[in-house]
Order: sequence, then structure tokens, then C-alpha cells
Amino acid sequence: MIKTVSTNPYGDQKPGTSGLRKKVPAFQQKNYAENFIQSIFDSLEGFEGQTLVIGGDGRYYNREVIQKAIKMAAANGFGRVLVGRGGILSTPAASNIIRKYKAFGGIVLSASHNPGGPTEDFGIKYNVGNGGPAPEKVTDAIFARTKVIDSYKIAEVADVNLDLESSHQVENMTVTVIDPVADYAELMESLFDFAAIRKLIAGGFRVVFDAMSAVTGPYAKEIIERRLGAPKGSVMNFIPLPDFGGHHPDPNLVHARALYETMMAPHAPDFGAASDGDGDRNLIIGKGIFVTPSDSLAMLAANAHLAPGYAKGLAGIARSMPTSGAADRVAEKLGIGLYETPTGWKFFGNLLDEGLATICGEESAGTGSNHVREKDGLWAVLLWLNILAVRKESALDIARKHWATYGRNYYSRHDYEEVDTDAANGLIAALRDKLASLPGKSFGALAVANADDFSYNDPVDKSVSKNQGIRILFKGGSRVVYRLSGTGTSGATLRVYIERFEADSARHDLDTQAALGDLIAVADEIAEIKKRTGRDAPSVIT
Ligand code: G16
Repeated sequence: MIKTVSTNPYGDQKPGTSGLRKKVPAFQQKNYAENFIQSIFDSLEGFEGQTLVIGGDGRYYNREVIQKAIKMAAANGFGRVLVGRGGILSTPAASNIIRKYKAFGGIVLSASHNPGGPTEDFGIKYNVGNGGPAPEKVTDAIFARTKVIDSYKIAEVADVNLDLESSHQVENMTVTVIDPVADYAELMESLFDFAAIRKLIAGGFRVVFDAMSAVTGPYAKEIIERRLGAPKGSVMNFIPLPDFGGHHPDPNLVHARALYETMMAPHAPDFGAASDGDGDRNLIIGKGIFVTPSDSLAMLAANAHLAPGYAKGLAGIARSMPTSGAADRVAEKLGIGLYETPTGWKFFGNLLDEGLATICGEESAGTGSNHVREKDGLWAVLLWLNILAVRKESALDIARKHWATYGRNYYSRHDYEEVDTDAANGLIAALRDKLASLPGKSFGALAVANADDFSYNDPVDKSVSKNQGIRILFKGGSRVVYRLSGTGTSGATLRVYIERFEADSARHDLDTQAALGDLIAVADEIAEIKKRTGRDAPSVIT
């Protein structure tokens, strides 16, 4: 039976960079998840009888919300739901399923790299029919709806057994529980030279992959150990846990410290990698070298033609504005377009759909291509492995040669987490007020060439996105960027992105923080970070 339930708006359901993210107790409030899911459906048109994909990263409260979403999809008139076994679908796998089975869209339950558990983070994101995150006009409509919603529809039926691959009837809708890994593994096999990677590994090349007790465990086990033949144990922390084992499933140098230390030790494996809560981010560490996400994008773009899926070359490269300019010089050399977008994968969707860009990347550890419409952690790992197998050089040698050819962009991000929201907003407002007065000013040897608040004109749908981050550009190509995170769940997170270009290969082995020292000091001076946030140092440096 289909029931219409009266409800009241919560008023605090604004989707951020990547959907609605809140603490689990917020989602456990009466009707809270239902309100948001119904607001999604109310903002869409023409889905009657169509397919909806549902899955999540397995975090605490995943199964409960999946059951609600299934029953609400049936009550709202969807014809079919495809749901991953155990409620599991990594974000890139969900994107693939939406595309492959021509679904109307998908609901992905995740708070990405944020921690999970009864008092930690949860999230709901809607992806559209191209497999990518809903564009701003859709998320704006969803938010508007959450503010006035007064009822939702739900089928009053028993829970679906998510643990068996089988089909069920829920009212007029079919629910099929699918293998979450098979389609994705097949896609990866179609893009990369698995035979070459298998040979590399069989020859003694050692890979370690840390799934961080999150969603990529089953995917990495299947692909890296079963299909590519890496010895058992190469994939660590491979069982997805509701609380990620109490860890923060964020593949950066702070939360994947153990992997970093393993890779820097004397008898390190040849290649180390990790992915995050929902499998869209990646961390790449070669023996003795952490490859920054910005550099990884540039190096992958420069070498992508070595993988069968990209043998014909790239149409273009896209990067988010705060991502370093390393990829720009690769695009220039290849004679292809370079697109600079605001932070958020959704801004790449149009460029990929129109065939303007093939590879995209963000400083926030996301890299991907036109194979899906999300960033893809394991994809990046496999492309690296494919390149290593063909070039037969170490990641360190590949990086050094890359810098010798293109120059090196020293790059670091300083995060100030859980800052008082008013203080953070005040800092950004004060910077905005200062922008016009900065060009021409000098701070020691650093002269400001230009300063602005980044605005993006989408070349495809002509939409304009304003206020996407404060940029201060110095003469010689150095840059400081400030923006507030759109993915946090408590207080505000100020991100400061610092970059310096170094053409001289004799100066490519400097310590990153030291190489950026003068810029770091100027970044504080201009924005008065210490004074306004009351913090002496960033919470996380990557
Ligand atoms: C999300 C988006 C990314 C974006 C990131 C930025 O990542 O999908 O495209 O780069 O947010 O985060 P912030 O606004 O905190 O800087 P994810 O992995 O959390 O979905």
C-alpha cells in the first residue's frame, strides 16, 4: 500500500559541494531523510516507469536509508531500482551503472572521505542520467523544495533483502539486487592493458592498496588481487566497515600516514595507493615519492595514450581552479584545450558530455575521465599501473622526467578545520573588499599581478557560477587561493592553496613547505588568517 505522510520542512537541507551532508543523528530525525529524498523526486520530471540506481559506501545508516529510498521510489512511480548487493556501490561504480543501464538517475549515499559511525557523517547525493552529480540548477531546485515540503510518499512493505542477488516486486516497481563489482571491473578491463600490468606484477613489482575499511575493498580485491594477480594481502583494510574501523577514510598524508611511511621506508613496495570512503578519491605514492593530486593529473594526462582506452589521445584536460597549473603545460604541449572550472566534479559534466575534455582532475585527490561522470580512485591507480608497466620506470623517475620537461609546480594546501563560521565568512568578506587594492602591491619579493574572485562561464550551457574562490596571482606565476569548503559538517573549513612554479630542474628536489615558505607567510599576511581564526597553524597540510 502507498501511504502519503504529512511532514514539515527542516529548513537546513542545503546540498553542499557534493549533496547533503550532516551528522547521522540529524538524518535520524523523524522524516529528515524522507524529506530530502521526496524533495529530490519532486524536483525531477518524467521518471515514471524509469530506472533508479541506489547504493552507498556502506557507512553507518546506509542500509536504513536504502530501504527508505526503495520504498519511496516505488511510491513515486519509478519502474525499476538497481541496488548494489549489501547496499554497496562506490560512487564511480554507481555512475557507471547509471550510464550502462540507461537509468534516469541515482541516489548515492555517502559522506565521501568524512568519518562514519553513529555520531559521524552521512550524506545523500543525487546523480543525473549522464551518471554525474546533479548540476546546480537541480540542487537549487531540491533545496527550494526542502523548504516547503509538506508530505512524502512511501510504500508500506517489508524491507528488501539486500544481501542476495535477486529481484523483488515492490508495488509496481522491480528491485534488482546486483553485483556491485562486476560491471565496474569489466569497464576497467576495457580501458587498461591488464595483460601488461599482470606481467609487471608477476615479475615481482610490489603494489599495496589501502582501501581504508571503505567501499573500494571489494573492487580492489577483485581487480588488483584476482584479475591482476597481486599476492593476497596486497589490498589492505578491504572489508567495508560502517565506521571505517574508527578511521577517517581520507586518503591524504595525515589519514593514510601508515601507507606513506611504508612507501618511504628502505624496502618499500614499488607502488602504494589508497582510496576514500566512497571510492572516488585517490592517493598515489611511488617508492620514495608522494605524487600530489595536481601533479598526478598532469602526469596521467601526459602518459594516458599508453593505455588502450586513451590510445587515440585526449580531447582536452579540465581541472578545478585551485588545482595547480601543472596540467596546463601538458595541454599546451599536446595542443589541446585546458578548462578551468570551479571546485566540484559536477562542473566537469558538460565538458565530458560535449567531448571537450577527456581527463579531469582536482587538487582534492580526484582524478577521472570520460569513462564515467565521477572522479574515480581505482581508475587513477590502474592508469598509473598501466603507465608504469609500459614505461618500465619507477614513479619517481617518471615524476623527475616530467618536471624536467614541463617544470615543477610546488604545491600545498593548508586546511583550517572547524573554524568559527562567522570568523571564516568575515575573512573571505574582508579579502573580497581588498581585491581591487592588491594588484601592484609588493610583499617582499612577491608582487601581486592580479587578484579576483573566480567566476566560471560554462562554455556549454552558458551558466555563470560566481564567487568560487579568491585568487591572488603574483608576477612569475606564483599563486595563493582561498576558499571555504563545501563538504564539512561542523563549523567552517578554510582552505588555502599555495603554488609556485619552478622551471629550473636543479631546484626540483626542494622540500615543498620550504619552497613555498615566503608565499605561506604572505598568504597569512594578506588574509590575516592567524588573527581572524585564532589558529597558529593549519589543522591539515597536504
Ligand atoms: C567533493 C566534490 C569534489 C570537490 C570536493 C571539494 O568531493 O565531489 O569534486 O573537489 O568536494 O571539497 P571541499 O568543498 O571540501 O573543498 P567528495 O570526495 O567529498 O565528494
